[in-house]
This record gives sequence, structure tokens and C-alpha cells, in this order.
Amino acid sequence: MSHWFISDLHLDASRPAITTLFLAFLRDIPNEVESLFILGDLFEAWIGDDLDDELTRQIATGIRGVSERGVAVRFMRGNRDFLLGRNYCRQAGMQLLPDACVMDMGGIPTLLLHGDTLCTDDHAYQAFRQEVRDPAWIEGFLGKTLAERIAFAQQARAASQQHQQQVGDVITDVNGDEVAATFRRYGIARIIHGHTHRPAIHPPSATCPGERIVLGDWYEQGSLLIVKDNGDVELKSLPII
Ligand SMILES: [Mn+2]
Repeated sequence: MSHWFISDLHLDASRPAITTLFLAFLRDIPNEVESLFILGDLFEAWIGDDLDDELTRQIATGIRGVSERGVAVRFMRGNRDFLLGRNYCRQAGMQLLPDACVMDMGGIPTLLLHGDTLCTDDHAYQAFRQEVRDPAWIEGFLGKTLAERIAFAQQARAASQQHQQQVGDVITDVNGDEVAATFRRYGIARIIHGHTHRPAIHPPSATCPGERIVLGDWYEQGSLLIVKDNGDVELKSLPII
């Protein structure tokens, strides 16, 4: 039995090849896989479970097919789809995980994260995150009309792109001290996260007490991490069909 991990698909109607790749990936997951973890940013944007379009329906049907074959599908929210709620999870047959989750994986105490909380050098983003994760803000936002929410999402996306260009690569990556502090805080030996779009397996080092595995995004290809029974890992990319 193995656990499979993906994140940062950023599914969007404007990139149909990735939707096709993901639906084929879902169909091909062997029944022997114990669970599929989706660690956030499954969708490029999410403005509420009441937005029911062709893409969200197709993806819900595809994911539900996997869970009906006995593979547990577990979803953690990312910074793009942090409003994805229980209704959509139910529709897709996936279990909603809290933002930080400790699990034993192949005998290794492992922390699962989307990854944005590790990027503490990006002060502007962390301030934005704190604002929009406030329950009162969320309630207010979900009370707006669909048109208002779509306009907000477009504006937030444009601002985020501009911000990333301005601050550069170092600021948007994880902060080493925060990573080390996170290992100590949770007492774990491995972190698996996405968000930074920098797929890699970082072994423990003088400054970092555990192993950090970063999932890749689904832009030019897919990206998959397999954690086997014995804790061994395989990080691979999936070519666009
Ligand atoms: Mn992200």
C-alpha cells in the first residue's frame, strides 16, 4: 500500500490540457493505492461551493470515481482554493483535512502542509493571508453575489502576479528558520508540502533537523510523490499526453 501526493494543479478552464492530464491520472490510479492526498491549489481560484460550472463538475466526478474504487481521497486547502468547502468535498467524495496535519507515513512521523505558512519572508502575503482567513471576512465574502466574488478573485490574482514579480524568487520561497522551527514545534521527521512550485527532496542538514519534500506544480507537466510502505519516496513528473 502506498500514499500518493499531488498539489498545485491550479485547474482552470484556460488550461484544458492539464484538466485532461488530471482526469486521465485519476482514472489510472491503481486500486491498491491507500490514499490520494491533494495538498492544496487544486483549483486556480475558488469563490464558493455554489459556483457550479463544467470544470468543477468534471473534476468532482473524476475524484469521486477514485474514492468509489476504495482509494481514500483527502484534500487540504491551498492559498488559491482556501474557500473550498464541505459541500464540494462531499460532491467529490473527498475528506477535508485541517491546514496542518501530522500522520504516520511508512513509520515516519510526517507533517502535511500546503506550504504557504513556511514563506514568512513574504510579509505582504502573510498579512493578506491573515485577513482573508478570518472567519468574519469569509462570512462576509461568501455573502456577496457571484459577480462580486468573481471580480474580487480576478483582482486578487492580478495583484498576486504583480507582487510575485516585484518581490522575486527568494522572498516567495520558504524561510529556513521557519522550516526548522516547524520541525521542532511538531516533533516530526518529514514535511511534505507544495505551494512554492520547486519540486525537490531536501535531506536533513545542519540547519534543518528533518527531510522536506516539495511537490511540483501542474503547468508544463504533472507532478506526483509516492510514499511507500517502508517510508521510501519517489518524486516524479508526469508528461502531458
Ligand atoms: Mn499555493
